[in-house]
Amino acid sequence: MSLDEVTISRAIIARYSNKLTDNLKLDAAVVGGGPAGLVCAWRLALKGRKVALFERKLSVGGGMWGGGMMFNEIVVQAEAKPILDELGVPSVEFEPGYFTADAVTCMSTLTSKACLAGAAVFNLISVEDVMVREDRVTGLVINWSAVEMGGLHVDPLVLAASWVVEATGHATEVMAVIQRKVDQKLLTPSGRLEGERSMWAERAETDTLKNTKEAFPGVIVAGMSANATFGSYRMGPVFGGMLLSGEKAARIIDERLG
Ligand code: 48H
Repeated sequence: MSLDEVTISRAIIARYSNKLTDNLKLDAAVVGGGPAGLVCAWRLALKGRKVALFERKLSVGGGMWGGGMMFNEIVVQAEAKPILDELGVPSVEFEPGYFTADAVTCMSTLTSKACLAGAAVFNLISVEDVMVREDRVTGLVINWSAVEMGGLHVDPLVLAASWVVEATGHATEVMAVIQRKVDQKLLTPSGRLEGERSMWAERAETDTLKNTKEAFPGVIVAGMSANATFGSYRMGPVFGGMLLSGEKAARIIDERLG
């Protein structure tokens, strides 16, 4: 068979355009492809929900690839081990209750599971703003990350979502843009972002799960951004809270969608 370069180009342009067009009205739009966002997208896709995940970088994975200080092993506490088991990611008990897993196996498997379950994953797209109607976030404003990086003056596009999952990690970017631009209090004690606190793994992990909830009408915060939004601690390279938080965010959305 002879290969025609223009056919290859047409195939990519046509298929990508279809994929993007097909994901402009979503049950859930997940912002950020770290562990929390990916688990959330995976779980929602398994429930048959229409879900897409938008990741700024070339690769999804966020802070998981590097384990702790580039030692690419992660620690997952006993409570979250069933998620690794369900993914099929091998883990080994180090001391009672502390399981370790290879960070690359974990992230690549999670990504694969999310995609194969039906979540659409769009890398190289940054969420730069939200759409608000009647005091509720109803969609996302997206642009190519290359436009953002290049500082180019190119207008964005918009998609609609019944729910937005803010899983942008430490920077909690979606909540930050809401705080900056929307004249309405956040659903936090002060009505503003409470801010991330320093290291306390035990408290941080428990709080991550508690803080996984609606932080603005239409927006569920998950993962590290849940603690940054509601003012709790960081936890270092223990990832159980991130996985469980993604799972909880998906459960909340699935229930609310009915
Ligand atoms: C599109 C965006 C945007 C945007 C950011 O940082 P992450 O891995 O987030 P989590 O919450 O799933 O996991 C946190 C964990 O990795 C971590 O940092 C821990 C446990 N730290 C503890 C500690 O003590 O330091 O992933 C977030 C993803 C990244 O890939 C970003 O590129 C992406 O979100 N992102 N994507 N549009 N505006 N902002």
